[in-house]
Amino acid sequence: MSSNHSKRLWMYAQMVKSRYFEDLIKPAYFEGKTPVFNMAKGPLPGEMHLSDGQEPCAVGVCAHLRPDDTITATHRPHHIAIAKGVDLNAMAAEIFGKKDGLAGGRGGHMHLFDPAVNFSCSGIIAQGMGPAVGAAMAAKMRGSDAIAVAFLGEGAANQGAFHESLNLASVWKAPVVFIIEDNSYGISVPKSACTAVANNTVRAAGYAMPGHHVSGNDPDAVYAIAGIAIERARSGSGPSLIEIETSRLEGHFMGDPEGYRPKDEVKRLKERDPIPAYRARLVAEGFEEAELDRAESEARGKVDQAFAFARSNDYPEPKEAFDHVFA
Ligand SMILES: Cc1ncc(C[n+]2csc(CCOP(=O)(O)OP(=O)(O)O)c2C)c(N)n1
Ligand SMILES: [Mg+2]
Repeated sequence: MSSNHSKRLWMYAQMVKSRYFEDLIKPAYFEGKTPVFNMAKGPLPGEMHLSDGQEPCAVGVCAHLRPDDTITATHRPHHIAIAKGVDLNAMAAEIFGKKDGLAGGRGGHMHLFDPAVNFSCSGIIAQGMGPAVGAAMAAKMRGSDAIAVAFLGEGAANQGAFHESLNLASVWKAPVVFIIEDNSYGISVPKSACTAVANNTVRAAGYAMPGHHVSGNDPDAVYAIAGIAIERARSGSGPSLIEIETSRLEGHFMGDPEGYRPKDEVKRLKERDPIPAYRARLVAEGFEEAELDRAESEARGKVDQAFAFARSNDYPEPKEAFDHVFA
């Protein structure tokens, strides 16, 4: 099997794993929250942001990364965490608020931290960009060729932290790659209503770094461009910015009535779902149906196992609520 073959099989399997993870989140999230939607109730209280449709962004980038490379991700983190290799049992338990979760159940789905693979995320948009520059500089100062990748949405690219991070990363030639997942919306606001440029990659020129644009929501295209930017960072030549056109197949959060979307938009996007499209391409290019089926069922099996672990895991002791808190 060529390394290209095994990478593409891996990318397919991670996309399936992420999608299935969210397929199991969906019914779990609504447990106890209906008939009158109440976000505070049920085994998964609080907001829930799904990444259905955005999987190509995560797998195309993470296929190049090592455990010692750092990722800072967003409030929509599942696909990225899974592709980075975050412990699936502990991730599911964290989302269920259980004691063996990544942060002992304290963080929930927007605050997944796994030091074993240098993954973190935050509900504060663009917040991860500065820490990614810091992680990149830490690797550089240690003499390692590890790099950092900051994921953000196109809405976050209008935050001050975006511009500050790009500037300093360029001044310091930090080994960091900034990945914008452009799903066209920041909550209900279309990109065109809040962003002065059609394409954020032109902003890279203002910070003297390469800017790449990837269209088609295509894992192979993301993989190719991410490879260029990651190689540039790893070889000490400095940061890059990549904007990937992708699609959000669900609401901004679960329970979002999506009144801001044209009625048939989601239907049209689902017809171009990147996962079946990638499978069809792989088959057309000679992958065996059986090996893809095997990869799918293995991925699903791991997710089933993680959800069983999370559901059966205990809640933390109430007396631990004030641990790790400044009094
Ligand atoms: C600093 C900050 N301002 C506002 C919010 C509220 N908020 C949460 S998600 C979001 C939109 C983010 O849009 P985008 O960056 O495009 O990411 P997407 O949700 O599309 O993945 C906003 C404004 C926040 N979390 N942090
Ligand atoms: Mg967005």
